[in-house]
Amino acid sequence: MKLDLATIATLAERLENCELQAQDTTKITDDYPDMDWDDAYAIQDEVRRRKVARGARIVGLKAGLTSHAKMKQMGVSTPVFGFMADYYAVPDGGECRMSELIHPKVEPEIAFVTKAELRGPGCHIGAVLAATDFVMPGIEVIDSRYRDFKFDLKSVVADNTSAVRFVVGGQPMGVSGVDLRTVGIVLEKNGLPVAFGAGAAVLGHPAAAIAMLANHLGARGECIPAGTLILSGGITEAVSVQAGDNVTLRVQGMGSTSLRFV
Ligand code: OOG
Ligand code: MG
Repeated sequence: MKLDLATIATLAERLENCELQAQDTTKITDDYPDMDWDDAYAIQDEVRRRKVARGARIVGLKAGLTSHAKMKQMGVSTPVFGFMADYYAVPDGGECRMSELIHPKVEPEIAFVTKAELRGPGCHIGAVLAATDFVMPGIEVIDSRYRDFKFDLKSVVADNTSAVRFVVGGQPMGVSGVDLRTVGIVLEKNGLPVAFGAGAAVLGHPAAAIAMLANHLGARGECIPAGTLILSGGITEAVSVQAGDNVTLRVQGMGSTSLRFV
């Protein structure tokens, strides 16, 4: 750790206020170029602590930057992990208010729900599949608090990996009924297909993203509890949205989920 606790608290407050007030800011690594990974996750943990202290519940976890399309779009090479608060959840078919967001984008993802604890180190896709209750379509809305969506990995980790809203829905499916590598997805904006892919775009198999998350948490003495919802990361590049846009994700064999921006 390179930052002291007071600096971590100040940076967490700055980033969380940007989220709550829908305002952007400069990258925190511009001010603290020597901050390390532990600092970045400590800032994210402090953002989480602030929300929980105000009564929010943590309703899920996420992996991000798990596909080459996303890594290339953002100019980075390592997955990152974050959390989802209760008020990030949008009901299936529901609304996202643009006035609460800065410059949102949507990502097509496979959501996992676990039925057993997952604990690293040494977690692998076999363990993840054994512990998965079901998978279903999920759209993540990301909204980097950084100006023009430009960041480096430590800045984006501190910013809870740009998390802001998500929707899950469609037809939940057990993992024995589907090959998550070849499962196809279509993301539609206003009825037009705007991105296509297959599960293997995420680290060869979306369950590998969940294993990486378990191993990341294991290194910190934490685990993924049974009953956790986890977004495994955008399969394609993220797509910008504006007020009036209707977004639907169709996943092969799992129906669809959608949301609207108003
Ligand atoms: C970081 C979050 C990326 C994903 O699914 O890849 C992410 C960002 O691109 O702003 O959630
Ligand atoms: Mg995502």
